[in-house]
Amino acid sequence: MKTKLVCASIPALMWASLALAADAVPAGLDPDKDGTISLAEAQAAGAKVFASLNKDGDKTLDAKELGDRIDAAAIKAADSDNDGTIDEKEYAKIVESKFKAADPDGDGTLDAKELGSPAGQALLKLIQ
Ligand SMILES: [Ca+2]
Ligand SMILES: [Ca+2]
Ligand SMILES: [Ca+2]
Repeated sequence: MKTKLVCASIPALMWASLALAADAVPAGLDPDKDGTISLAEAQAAGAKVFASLNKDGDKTLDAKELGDRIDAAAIKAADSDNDGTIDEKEYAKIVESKFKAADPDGDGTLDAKELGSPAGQALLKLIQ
């Protein structure tokens, strides 16, 4: 028998970190690495997403640019100047309201569990 058992044992540590990654806060959203996302971190990430979505550079996002990130009702609710598009200020407002919806314990930060909730997922769409 030439078959050699290739030891494919993955170190327990790696499994542990994989498990951690699955329900951890995305690193890019947590620059201070405290394991949670603060409103400031969410706003900073949201501003980046806004800039990347705003391809025509007209300072606002229309429904097409927003895609499925925000539902029509939320766009309407946030569109305070009623021009049918979302500017950066309006976008930040949506991020803030989604952030608060995703923070039921009201401690001002979102942990991995809160981010995993439907409200947390809705927020992630805006800031990722
Ligand atoms: Ca943080
Ligand atoms: Ca508007
Ligand atoms: Ca919280």
